[in-house]
Amino acid sequence: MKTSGSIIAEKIRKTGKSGELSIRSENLPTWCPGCGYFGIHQGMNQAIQTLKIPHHEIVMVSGIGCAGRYPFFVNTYGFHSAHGRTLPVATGIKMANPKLTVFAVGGDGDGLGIGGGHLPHMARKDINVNYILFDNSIYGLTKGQPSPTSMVGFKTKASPYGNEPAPLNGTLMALAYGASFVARLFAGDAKGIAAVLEQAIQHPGFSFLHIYSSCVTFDKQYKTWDFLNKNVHPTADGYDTSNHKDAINGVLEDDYTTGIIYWKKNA
Ligand SMILES: Cc1ncc(C[n+]2csc(CCOP(=O)(O)OP(=O)(O)O)c2C)c(N)n1
Ligand code: SF4
Ligand SMILES: [Mg+2]
Repeated sequence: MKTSGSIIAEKIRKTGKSGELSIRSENLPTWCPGCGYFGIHQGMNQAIQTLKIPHHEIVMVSGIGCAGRYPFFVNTYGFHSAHGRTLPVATGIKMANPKLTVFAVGGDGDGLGIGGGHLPHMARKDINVNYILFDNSIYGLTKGQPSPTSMVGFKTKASPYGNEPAPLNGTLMALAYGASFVARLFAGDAKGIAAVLEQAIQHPGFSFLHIYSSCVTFDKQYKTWDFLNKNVHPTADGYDTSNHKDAINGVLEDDYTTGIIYWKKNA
């Protein structure tokens, strides 16, 4: 008879043999069980495997935060930089060795708060870096303060009467700054992340992947799995990813469409 232990052992053996987790380092993620970041990790792993990019030709650059811990968990080169400085460090690495596939990884606080001034310049210079914004609408690592993408009314220990300022819209910002590849994705859809990331990696300019995620430990109120599962939906059939104006209008109308939102193919 199969015990639950033997079932788990069999799953671990199968997963190991499939190479599905080949990008993982020996350091297992320290994220909380149920954190959306596992789904993002899975999607990134799948894309890298499908494209067969040798791991020693990849650099993962991060800032600070739960998302910022990412380079420790992957078997590639990595750079855990300062809070908000992900994009300048990634730029330097790509310029020094353009053959490398460079990823910039960070949270919503890292990328749209303290580091928010770097996104426009990355977009206008169209530097070939893949920026993965892990957006859980909260400061996770520092234990749950409101972030630049938190919803109005969000109650935390740091906002006991409810968060007042309106959230920033990262996807809209990237479009307005002229980014040549903009996607919005959901951490609960690892396959969707992988499919879009494969295109983003092959895109010769800057790509911005805005991934909605859930912080299961500090947000039981808004960006929960339930909420995101109910609200995210793909762009309509026949959606034209080359129309910049339509992309902007679509994002203004709907916060929860997912997929490639805009792609300037001749960038
Ligand atoms: C210069 C500086 N300011 C503030 C901090 C404290 N700090 C560390 S992580 C963080 C925010 C983390 O939130 P986010 O970037 O959204 O990442 P998450 O933890 O949610 O993945 C802050 C404010 C710091 N480490 N360095
Ligand atoms: S605190 Fe939140 S964002 Fe950080 S690992 Fe835990 S669930 Fe994920
Ligand atoms: Mg965050």
